[in-house]
Amino acid sequence: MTASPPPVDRGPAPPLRRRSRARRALVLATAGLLAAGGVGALSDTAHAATTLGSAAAAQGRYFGTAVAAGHLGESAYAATLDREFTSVTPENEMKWDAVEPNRNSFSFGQADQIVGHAQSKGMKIRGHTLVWHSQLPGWVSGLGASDLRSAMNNHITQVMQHYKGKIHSWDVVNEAFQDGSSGARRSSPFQDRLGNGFIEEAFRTARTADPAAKLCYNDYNTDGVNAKSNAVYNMVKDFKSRGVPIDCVGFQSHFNSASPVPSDYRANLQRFADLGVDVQITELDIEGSGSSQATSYGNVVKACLGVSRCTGITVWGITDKYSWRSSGTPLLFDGNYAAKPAYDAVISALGGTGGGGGGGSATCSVSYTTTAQWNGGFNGQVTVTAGSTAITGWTATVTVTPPQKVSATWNGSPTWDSSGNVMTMRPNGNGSLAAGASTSFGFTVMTNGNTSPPLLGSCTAS
Ligand code: 9MR
Repeated sequence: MTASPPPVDRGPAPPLRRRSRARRALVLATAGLLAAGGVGALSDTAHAATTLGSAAAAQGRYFGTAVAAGHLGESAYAATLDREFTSVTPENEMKWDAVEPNRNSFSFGQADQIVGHAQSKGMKIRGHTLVWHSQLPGWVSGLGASDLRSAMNNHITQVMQHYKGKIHSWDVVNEAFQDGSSGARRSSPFQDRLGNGFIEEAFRTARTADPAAKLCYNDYNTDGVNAKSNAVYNMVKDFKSRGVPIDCVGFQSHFNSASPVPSDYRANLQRFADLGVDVQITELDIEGSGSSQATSYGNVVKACLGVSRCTGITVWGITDKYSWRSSGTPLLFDGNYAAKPAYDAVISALGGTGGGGGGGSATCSVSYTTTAQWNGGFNGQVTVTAGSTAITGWTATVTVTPPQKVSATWNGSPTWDSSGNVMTMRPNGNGSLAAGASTSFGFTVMTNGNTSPPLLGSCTAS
């Protein structure tokens, strides 16, 4: 299907030419600030082909990958990333040893590279990770209790403030529980010196440092119902009952034949969601090949789609050749970036299951790209693509981060929520799209000092 030609890029908004439209939009965008629920949007592919990101977006989810800064210069790596994924997690670059190798001396270079790349493509960013026993520099393990407490809080505060407004979810504490049947906390400098309370303290510090970021607890071997996930469940339940700030739980989901996708995976995700937190699949990889690997991947996607608060899936790398367990070929693309059967299974599970998708019903997906940028503003373009059947109307939401303001729009009819930060866009003569066809609308954002890209909601079709 042919996509409609892109709208004319009108460039930066010259004050005179656009004044009346700008003023109208500004009046509509009245006062009141939304606590931005994070940043980032979707991939910049403007064609109708299905990708992991567009298929997930049609289901209201992001589809992310772990990324290593050192590979961004490889063209096939970057091209696959940019085409397929709508979220990134730095694989190692935000860990304590990378960002604070010496006390109170921060080095954000490599992490900034990933964040810059993701932002330029409108991708969401998961922050990984603030407090973890591993990849911890020696100076931290050497501290006494009160020094360690202030070093932990300083680390959380400095790192989160550096990325403030750019990270949609942070893994605040990672892997704090033991494997096996004890349900106990894992020994670590934090646990051993600060006791159980270190987790709560880390979350409270994190909330203050970047109130807009979702705060997650992240762990492995917690994917099914077992002693370890029960222990995490009890902690989350306790946090919710006492008002300790926690918004999400990450399920790493590293699977292989010894540790397959549990049969109660969906049920386990659901019981956490029922506590009032989002759930995210954060480090998915499944060792194997061919149809058995594909079936397992499809089952993971279906489990997430079966839980309305499962907001996204991140795979732990793009290509098998760079996987942390490369010999197990656990990812969706082989060493030559060819899509594997597991990739097709993911696409098909995303297209064939879940609310609103598949079955000949009207669906659409949205993707975002920044088309122009200048000092003080940028133009954004959202491409709306019909799913596998023709549609006669669509609705898409765009959220900007205060103090940003939308000063102009084109090729759509906007309405605004009371905060003035959430724009709901409906067609302006461009509502009818053949299956797979696209249209676009655009808008100008005055940054007022904040250059975060807008956040796209999912697309609703009629
Ligand atoms: O994939 C990461 C690998 O490159 C590192 O060498 C390793 C070091 O601990 O960490 C890997 O990522 C881990 C993640 O941060 C937390 N969950 C387990 C992941 C796989 O080991």
